[in-house]
Amino acid sequence: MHIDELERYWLIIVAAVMGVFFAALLAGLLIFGVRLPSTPDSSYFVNPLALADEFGAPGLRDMGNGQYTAQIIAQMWSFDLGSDETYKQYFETKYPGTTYAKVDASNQVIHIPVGSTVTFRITSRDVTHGFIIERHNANIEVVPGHIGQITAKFEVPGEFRILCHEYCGRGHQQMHALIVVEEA
Ligand SMILES: [Cu+2]
Repeated sequence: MHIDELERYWLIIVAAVMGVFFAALLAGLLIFGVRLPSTPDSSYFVNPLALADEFGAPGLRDMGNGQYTAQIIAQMWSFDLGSDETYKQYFETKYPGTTYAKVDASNQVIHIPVGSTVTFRITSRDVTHGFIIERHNANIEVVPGHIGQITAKFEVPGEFRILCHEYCGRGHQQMHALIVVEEA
């Protein structure tokens, strides 16, 4: 079979490029341990119709040493960060003797001291939402039935918005909440 010289060069170039891509995939897999994002175990699944039983009340829990856990429910079209009362009742039953951090009465504002590290656990009551924190490295998709988890450190005092960045219906643009990082 006759292959034109120019065509042969191009075949070689294409094969070489594919070889490089395949080698990069293999290197990522075998050397750098790159894996697709996935759900580590069944504790990251939740029944959206039974959030009260399986997810507990939303709220901010003080784990000590500047570590916090924030349990959040996203729904059309707000983030429920929990109120002091629901939070207190839930955690006093589940973890007797723990202290709890302050969440605003509006359920829309979290107050934490500067230097805090917060692990967010978020799920959705209805449709897919987004969760992103202004000027911090926290950006996940909130899928009903799953619990998304991400940890962020707050080293600068100020007010940082939590925004839904995944279109979720006609009230999407008003879906936001606030983290207030207070000077210690
Ligand atoms: Cu949205």
